[in-house]
Amino acid sequence: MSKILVTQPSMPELSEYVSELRDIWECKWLTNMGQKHKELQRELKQFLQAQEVELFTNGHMAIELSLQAMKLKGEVITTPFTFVSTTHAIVRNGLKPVFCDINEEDYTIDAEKIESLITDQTCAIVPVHVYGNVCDVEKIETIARKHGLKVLYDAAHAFGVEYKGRGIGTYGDASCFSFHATKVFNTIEGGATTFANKEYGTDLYRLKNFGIRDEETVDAVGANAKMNEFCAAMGLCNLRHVSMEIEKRKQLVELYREGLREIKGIRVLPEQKDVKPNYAYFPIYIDAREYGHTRDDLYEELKKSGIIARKYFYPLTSNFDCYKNQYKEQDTPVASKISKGILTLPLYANLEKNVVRAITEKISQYCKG
Ligand code: T4K
Repeated sequence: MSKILVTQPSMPELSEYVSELRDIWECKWLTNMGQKHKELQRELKQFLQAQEVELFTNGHMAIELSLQAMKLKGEVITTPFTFVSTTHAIVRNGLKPVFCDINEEDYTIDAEKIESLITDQTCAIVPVHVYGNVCDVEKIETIARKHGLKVLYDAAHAFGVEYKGRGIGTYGDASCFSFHATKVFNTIEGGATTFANKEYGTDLYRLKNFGIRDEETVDAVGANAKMNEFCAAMGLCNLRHVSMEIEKRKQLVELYREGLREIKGIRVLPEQKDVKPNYAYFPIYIDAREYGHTRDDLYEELKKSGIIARKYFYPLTSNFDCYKNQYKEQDTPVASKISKGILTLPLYANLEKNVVRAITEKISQYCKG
C-alpha cells in the first residue's frame, strides 16, 4: 500500500477551476471583495442557511476577528481539546481562556460544567464542534442568556452540519468555519463567520480590511484577512460537489464502523441524535487495557504500513509550551484521558474502500485483547 495520509483535499476538475479563473483574468480583480468573493458569500449563505456570512483568509482569522468584533474583556470559557487555533485566537485578543472539560459522549464541551467556571470576569463561551460533533447548543444558549454571555462557536469542523434541521452556524452569536485544504469543504485556505446581527457584520467586514471605514477613515485596529478571488473561485467549484463528497465520506465511515465493531478496546463515536453529520473526521478511542496496546503503539504500527493516522487532538492546547505553566491538566480530566487515547484515521472522499478495509483489518489483527 502506498502512503495513506489522514486526509487529502477535495479538488474539482482542473478545467472547472480554470473556467472560473478566466473571469478573474478578464476583469483583473484579484482580491478585496471581488465578484467571486461576493458570489461565494451569497452561495454559502444559502448552503449554510445563515442570515449573514463574512469570508476570511482562513478559519483562524475568522475566529480571531469575530472575537475582536464582540469587543470582549476578561475570561472566555472554552475547551483545550481542539486545534491550537481556538486557544490562540482567544489569547491574541487579550482574553483569558478558562478551560472547561469535555464530555465522554462526543468530546465537545461538557455543558454541565460551564456554570461552575463563570466568574464576574466571564464575558463569553467559545465551544468547539469538534470533528463536526454538535455541542449541547440548547444548554449553552440557556446558560449564556442567564449570565449575559456571548457565544462564539468554533465550527471549523462543522461545515454542512445541521442540528434539528437548522444550519449549525445559526446557533450562538457567531460561528466560525475553516475552509482549509484539509476540511470537508475547502477554498485552499479560507474561513467564514456566520451570524445574524448586521451591525456586527459591518464591524467584521471592516476588521478584515485593516479597520478601514472609508478612504480617509480608519476607526478600528483591523488586520488583513480578506479571502482572495482565487480561493473564492476554488470555493465556488468545490461547493458544487460538496454534497456528493459528504455522501462518499458517509459510506467510508459506515465501512469503518462495520470493520471496527467487534474489536475490543476500540471506541467509535455514535451518531448524534437530531444531527445531519458531515463525516469530517473518523476518530477512534483506544482503551489500552482492553485493546492490549496503547494509542501510540497503534499509531506506530499503522505507520509501518504507510497509514499515517493523526493524534487530533493531542496534546491538549493547555499543555503546549506557550500555555502549560498557566493550567493544570487535572482540571480537565476527561479531555486529558481522551487526548491520550484518541487517534484520527484516514478519511477523505476519494479514499478507496479497500484501503478502509485494510486499515480495519490491521487494527483488528494488532489487537491483543
Ligand atoms: N479550529 C479548529 C478546531 C481547527 O481544527 C482549525 C484547523 C482551526 C480552528 C483553524 O482553521 P484554519 O486557520 O486552519 O483554516 C491541519 C490544518 O492545517 C488545520 O486547518 C486543521 N484545523 C488541523 C486540525 O489540521 P496540521 O498541522 O495537521 O496540517 P498538515 O499540514 O499536517 O496536514 C494534515 C494532512 O493533510 C497531511 O498529512 C496531508 C494532508 N494534506 C495537507 C495539506 C495542507 C494534503 O493532502 N494536502 C494539503 O494541501 O493542521
